[in-house]
Amino acid sequence: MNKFKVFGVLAVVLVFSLVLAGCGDRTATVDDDYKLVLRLSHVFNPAEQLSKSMDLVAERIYERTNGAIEIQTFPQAQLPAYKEGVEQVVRGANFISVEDPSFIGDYVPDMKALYAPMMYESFEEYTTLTQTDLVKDMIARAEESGIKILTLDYIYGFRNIITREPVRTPADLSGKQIRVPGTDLYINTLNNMGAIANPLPWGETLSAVQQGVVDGLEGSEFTNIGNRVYETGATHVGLSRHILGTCGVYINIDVWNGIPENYRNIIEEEFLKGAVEGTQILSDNHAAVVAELESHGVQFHEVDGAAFRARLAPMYAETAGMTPGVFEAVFAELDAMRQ
Ligand code: X3X
Repeated sequence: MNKFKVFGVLAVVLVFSLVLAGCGDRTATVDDDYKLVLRLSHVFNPAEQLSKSMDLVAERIYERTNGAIEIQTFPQAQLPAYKEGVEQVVRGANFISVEDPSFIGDYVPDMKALYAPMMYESFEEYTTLTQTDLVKDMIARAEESGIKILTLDYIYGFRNIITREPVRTPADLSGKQIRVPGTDLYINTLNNMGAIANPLPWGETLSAVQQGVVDGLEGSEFTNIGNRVYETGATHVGLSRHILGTCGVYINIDVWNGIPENYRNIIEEEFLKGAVEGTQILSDNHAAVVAELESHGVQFHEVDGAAFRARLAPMYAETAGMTPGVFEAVFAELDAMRQ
């Protein structure tokens, strides 16, 4: 074989091996000097799945970017959380806020329709809805307020009524102070259900229940087991499933656009993957969590769902800033899924 053919073969082998190396290595290959530290804040207990998911996603992003993107996670509102956490994002901090969509309602009012009470019958209905053009339009509008929504699909379970005495009907809630997170959506939901909504940060909630400042709270079985809520004496769970507890992941749009594209792709991929994995773990573990709660004396009670739904009817009227017909549009998407 003459030397030109030898060189030709070698060149093909070299190009082929370079291509293979590129495909095989899914870590980033951009400027090695680039480094960004982001602080991620949420209110969840380290024992809760959502907290574990955030830690795992941060670890995977660090590995896949060879340390260029370092996400430091801060559970239990160690950093600004709730409304203040979202404000950090809007102000352009190197910060990721993980909160439910009702906290984005201040910037995109239509998000309140996504997080309204008694909308969903399953986790899947919600994660299907978030992929519709209707919600993608809401996500695009959030960017006009400076908020890049990486995903809306983190789920921490259906929120139920957790009290010292059984609650089955709106009348059972009459005069009862029930702790809620501090957005109008939660406050209006519990007031319409018949309670006196008392907004408190999670960090003050368990002591408020223990000391009788409030008569109970509302939360999922995963919140219950992860925070040992049953130790407060609130061992009765009314299965209202009035709100599906979900969280989005929010970063400032300019901070986001300043990250090299292939790091952005890795970040988005890993947060989406973490949401799917975390939701599956919740679905797989729910029965075991219920059994464990029952072993701690927790009693579950069916509720008069129709009575609560009737009381919540006023919640499906658009309020200031919401697009006329947005609730009808959400219900139409859900009805289509249920055909
Ligand atoms: O913004 C995220 C949720 O709305 C937080 O809900 P909250 O304050 O009832 O906390 C849920 C618990 O699971 C926290 O451990």
